[in-house]
Amino acid sequence: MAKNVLLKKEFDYFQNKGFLIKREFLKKEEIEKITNTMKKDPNFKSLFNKKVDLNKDKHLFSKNLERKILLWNDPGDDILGITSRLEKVVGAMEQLLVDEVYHYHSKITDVPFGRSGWSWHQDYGYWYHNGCLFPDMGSLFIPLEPCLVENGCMQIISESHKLGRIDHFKPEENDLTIHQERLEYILKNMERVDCELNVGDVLFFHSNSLHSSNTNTSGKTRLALLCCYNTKHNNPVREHHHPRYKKITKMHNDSIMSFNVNIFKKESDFVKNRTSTPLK
Ligand SMILES: O=C(O)CCC(=O)C(=O)O
Ligand SMILES: [Fe+2]
Repeated sequence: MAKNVLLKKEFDYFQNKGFLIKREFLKKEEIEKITNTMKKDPNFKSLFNKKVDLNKDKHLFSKNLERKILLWNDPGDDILGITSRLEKVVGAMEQLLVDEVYHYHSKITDVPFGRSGWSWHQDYGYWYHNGCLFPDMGSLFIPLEPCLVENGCMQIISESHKLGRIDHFKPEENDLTIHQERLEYILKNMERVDCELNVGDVLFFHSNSLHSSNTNTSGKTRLALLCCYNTKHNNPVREHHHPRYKKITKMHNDSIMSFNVNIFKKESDFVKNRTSTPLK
């Protein structure tokens, strides 16, 4: 495991609150290089904006009613993969989850103008069904543009990881969420935090932290890169649409600027559906 990336007080904050905002964790130029690489790539444009038949291809390019997502398993050697494998990114995650971690998947998300984004959920609401027995998993939200309330930044319920895994259900035409009555009690009794982030700031969050995205009322896009990690001791007990343990090859922290990484992913690199039978 890497040497400590985060301060003891940041570690303690994450354990207590279930999330941690780290300002200027990455450099503006690094994020600009990622965004420019992506935006000028014709593959990205066509995949991200592709309209899909929701009955056939639910989870890839879901220009769904409420949000957009592109998701891949293998981090790869392109600029997005390198970002998810930076020493300080993986090192911080290992510190927070107190074990070696591996790349579980990454995704690019956007909340289109006028849409309300992701419903309230825990990521472990999904991953529990994949044979990951422990919730010892986490994500890193990296804004590729400023993520503010007005363009649909993430919101998180502080300390909600202490609630344990909550039952989720899937409403018609929408993503997994928790039941309304429980949600109302949680919102009334616990602190909801708008995670407003500038380019370079990042948000680490625990897989049992309840989160959703604000409505994008701004007319601007809200692109973000989310990198998700599982711990080695939590190797899934079964094969499914995300990988089992595979050692991560860490990259030097200056790799985004110093490598020639102007390749974007191919269509076949993306996860098309998540149809594995859920573990009961
Ligand atoms: O991009 C966002 O606002 C949230 C995405 C999210 O929660 C997810 O993909 O699980
Ligand atoms: Fe999520």
